[in-house]
Amino acid sequence: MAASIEAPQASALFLSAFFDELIACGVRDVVVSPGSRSTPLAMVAHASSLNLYVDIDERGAAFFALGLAKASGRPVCMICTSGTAVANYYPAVLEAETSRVPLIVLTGDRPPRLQNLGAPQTCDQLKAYGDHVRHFQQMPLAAAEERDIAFARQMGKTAFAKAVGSPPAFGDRGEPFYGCAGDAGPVHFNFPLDEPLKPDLSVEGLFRAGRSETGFEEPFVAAASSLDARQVQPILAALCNKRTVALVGEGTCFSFAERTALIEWAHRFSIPLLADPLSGLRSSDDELVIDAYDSIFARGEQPPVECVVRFGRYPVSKSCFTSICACGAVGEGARPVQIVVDAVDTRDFNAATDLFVRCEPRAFVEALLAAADGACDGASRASAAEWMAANEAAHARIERIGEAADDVEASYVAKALELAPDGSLVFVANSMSIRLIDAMYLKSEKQLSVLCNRGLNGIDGTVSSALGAAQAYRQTTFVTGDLTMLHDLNALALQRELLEHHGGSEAASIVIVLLNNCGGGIFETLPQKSDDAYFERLFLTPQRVDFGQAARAFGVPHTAVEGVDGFARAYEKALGVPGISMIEVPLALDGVGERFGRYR
Ligand code: TPP
Repeated sequence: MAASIEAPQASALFLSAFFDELIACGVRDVVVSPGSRSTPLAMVAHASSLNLYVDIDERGAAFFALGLAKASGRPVCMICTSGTAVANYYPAVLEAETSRVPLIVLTGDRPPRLQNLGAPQTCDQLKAYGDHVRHFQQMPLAAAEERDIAFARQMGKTAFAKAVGSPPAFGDRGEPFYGCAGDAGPVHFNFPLDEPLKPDLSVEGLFRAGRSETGFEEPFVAAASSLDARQVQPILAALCNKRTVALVGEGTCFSFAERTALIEWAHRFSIPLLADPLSGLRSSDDELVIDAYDSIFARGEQPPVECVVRFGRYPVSKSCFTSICACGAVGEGARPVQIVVDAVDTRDFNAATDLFVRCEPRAFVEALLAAADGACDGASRASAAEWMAANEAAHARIERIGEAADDVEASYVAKALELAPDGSLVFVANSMSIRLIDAMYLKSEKQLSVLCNRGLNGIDGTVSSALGAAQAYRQTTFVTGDLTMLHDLNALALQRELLEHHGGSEAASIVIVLLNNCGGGIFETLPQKSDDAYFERLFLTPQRVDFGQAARAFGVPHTAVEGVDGFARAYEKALGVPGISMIEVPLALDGVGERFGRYR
């Protein structure tokens, strides 16, 4: 898309992509109330294939849309201008909320630079309907770079999926019926729109820009307990006999049954399972479990990929998700088709979802297994073989850590993973700790639970979370950096609570593996890295805490180790000791990035 594109063209392209996606999902109708600020929305809707109704009274317009959505079983869009118009939708929004009718409310607004300055017809429209909508989205100003158009489309899918809520009922002719079902309801998308307001509808690519050419007629399907045949066929067509991989995200396979179902599915379709360390799938050494993909992507050695099935959120590995979502980065040509399987939403910050299948991963794989009649052909088998070979080569690199130097974080993480008892918990801090676990945790039949506060990647409260999680296990290993430890040091006061009130000599055992590189080592790996003084002051923030003394102050046994052998001895001795114990590994702050890269 040309960078110099004019505003009227940008708004036409951005909004037409949004409407195009809504139409592809199944929206058929729009109710417009006249106004100036909403001009781009109204004009683009008018140019679309939607049935358009006009009603000057927003209050009545919204009830009209409500009746239409209720009877047709499809979400209906509503468009109004800024100010009191927005408030006039309120009664119908409340009714739609309570009777579970899918409405997609699109309000025009002034851009941020005109807010709170007394500009005409301008009030705070953010979350104007409070908790009465299923979803509120503040949209950005229209723009037409490729990533903006992709975002507009992703928002179209989001609006539809949030409005229809839980799975549709099917009408007599097999058509979806979303009205009054499950968790359907209103959603609100607020659009800041700038002058000139009139969109250029003659722009090339209107409604087509960024359209996925994947052959999915509908970019969103939802299922209750299982997908039906009509929903499964296009999915089979997209992933069979292709170079397909699965990204298996956090929490996908906590149970044996989930793991077994996923692995059976992978074998039937020859699909390598790129298993995030938090997926639960690395507790299987099946040949199709690809655990070393971070290293494969980091070196650019990944085989070509045509189709990606993503279960749950994107993996920890940035080199994986940036490669997989970038055009032409994985093998030749365009970016791979991406099918997202998640029970709630796409969590797609790359705006690269071609098909969103809203259901549980297990329901998805079981439906596909039931529907597929034969095995897949040579293309997918060849691709799977290439992934397995790449994984083996990466293993060989990673396993060299066995002879690794004592000054490398990865050696200690690998040793802890090797010695952690079957059935125990490994709780991992953010920053380098989770990346080290991703790199060093190789699949095996040993059952380890691996948990991390990955929702917001915070370094706060991590010690407390680990101690809480440890109460559900006999043995826990907590791997952390020093700043994360420092941030929540007073959590060690729980030692007394745990020992005196929760089991005494039977209390759960928690071994803290403190990788003490005296500061925020992760920043050594980021572009902020610099030889200038600001880098140390603002980012590395070196600390000189005596963790031995701190631990003892809380009655926590502490050992500082030198070398991997010493660590192994201390770790084995700490296993089974009731309550918290701490093993500190002294490391250098300089060169964290280089050391991490060595075995990757
Ligand atoms: N504050 C919170 C609450 N969460 C954050 N993620 C950050 C700040 C930003 N941050 C991310 S990693 C990091 C900081 C400050 C440094 C962590 O250092 P450390 O725990 O020693 O781990 P290392 O990088 O050395 O592995």
